[in-house]
Amino acid sequence: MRYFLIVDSIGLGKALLPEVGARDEVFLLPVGRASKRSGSTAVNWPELRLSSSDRIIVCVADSDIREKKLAEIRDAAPKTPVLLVDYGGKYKKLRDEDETFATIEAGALFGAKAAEKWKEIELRKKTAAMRGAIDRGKPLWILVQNDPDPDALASAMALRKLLGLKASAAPIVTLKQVARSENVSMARLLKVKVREVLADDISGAPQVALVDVQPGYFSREFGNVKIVIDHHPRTVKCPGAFVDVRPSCGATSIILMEYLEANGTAIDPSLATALYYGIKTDTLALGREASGGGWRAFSELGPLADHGMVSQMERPRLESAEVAVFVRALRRFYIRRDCLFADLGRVYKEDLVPRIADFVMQIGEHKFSVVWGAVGREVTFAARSLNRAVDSGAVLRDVFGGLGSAGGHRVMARATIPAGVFKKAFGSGAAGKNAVTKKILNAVENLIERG
Ligand SMILES: [Mn+2]
Repeated sequence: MRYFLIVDSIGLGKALLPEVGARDEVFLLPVGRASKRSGSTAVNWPELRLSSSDRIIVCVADSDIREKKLAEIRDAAPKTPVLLVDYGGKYKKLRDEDETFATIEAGALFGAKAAEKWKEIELRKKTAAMRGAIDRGKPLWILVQNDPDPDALASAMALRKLLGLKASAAPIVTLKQVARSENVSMARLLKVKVREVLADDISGAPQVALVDVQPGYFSREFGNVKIVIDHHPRTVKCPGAFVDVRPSCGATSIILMEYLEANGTAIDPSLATALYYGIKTDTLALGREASGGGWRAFSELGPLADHGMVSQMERPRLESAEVAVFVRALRRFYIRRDCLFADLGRVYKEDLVPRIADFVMQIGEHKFSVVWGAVGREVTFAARSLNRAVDSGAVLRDVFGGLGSAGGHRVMARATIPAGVFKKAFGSGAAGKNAVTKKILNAVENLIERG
């Protein structure tokens, strides 16, 4: 293919060079000062024998010259595709009439790329600040939430990579070990070690980084927090630490992916798989809170990730004891006013509650569900919503906020209250079940009314 570039500046002309193959020919046809006066370059169009398989790019700021060139080209080569860099001209009519003609806005050429580069500079400055916040000579403990999810594990792995620290120098720690089956299989498949420690151990650690969580999450204040990177709503200030909290971001993995990219840090398949899975689960495959960065990160990681491994993580096998709890959910669920409820009774593993909450969303047409079960001395609730007007987190906070811990997003949320508190507030047996159902339905309706 032959490319003809009609340009008023050689420098810009070269920047405009499209991705050409080795066998393509490129002709740079500058429009100089001299030609401005005469209004013509020395190009002999008929001699070039332009055909429909050639391509012409016109990038001329002066509108008179631009019009003149365009007329010449259309005259000599009516079938040759022309891409015109538009400096605010009105070429819509020409475009409508001529299928071989297209325009591109002058600002658009550089604008999008430039915005990316400004952001890259910003992120590299922030990385330097992050590195400056820690002492490289001492171990850095990366603390994640209790029963950490894929976004937390991936973010911890990414932070380690970004800071160039070995696993031994930057252990991933939690106050409550990974329990949910998908997360257990992720940790196993990616060989991520998570160490369960006590709050006292953390207080005694030389320095701590928090990812996918903030200091306010923990009941104790740690004085040695040096880095906080998270996407949950900002809670407490953390003076003296490097803090990057972006509640608009769908996953902490997206934030860390941006840091890795800006710094040109290589992403190995294992880290790519972790980040991909972290973003996928935290954003429900970008269905929720899909920021522009999310789509970008997801498409960059897609080709690098091990998808066989991802599907293994997503579909952990059910143990026979687990199957029994699923069967119980199917027997016991009931629907009131388009909401599905299931009281699982006593369950032996806490992660069964959220898994069954996911599972029951496949039943019927309802758009909101709450599933609960007694685990140890606590009752755990998991809510799921496909209704834009019903925020799962708001519902659970409304009903259970004063009784224990409750939190989450619009799509998924969780609450845990002591069994004794449950009994006192709602009663036990069928009466308790009915009281909880009624309270939740009230909260849902209040939310819908408030819009
Ligand atoms: Mn997260």
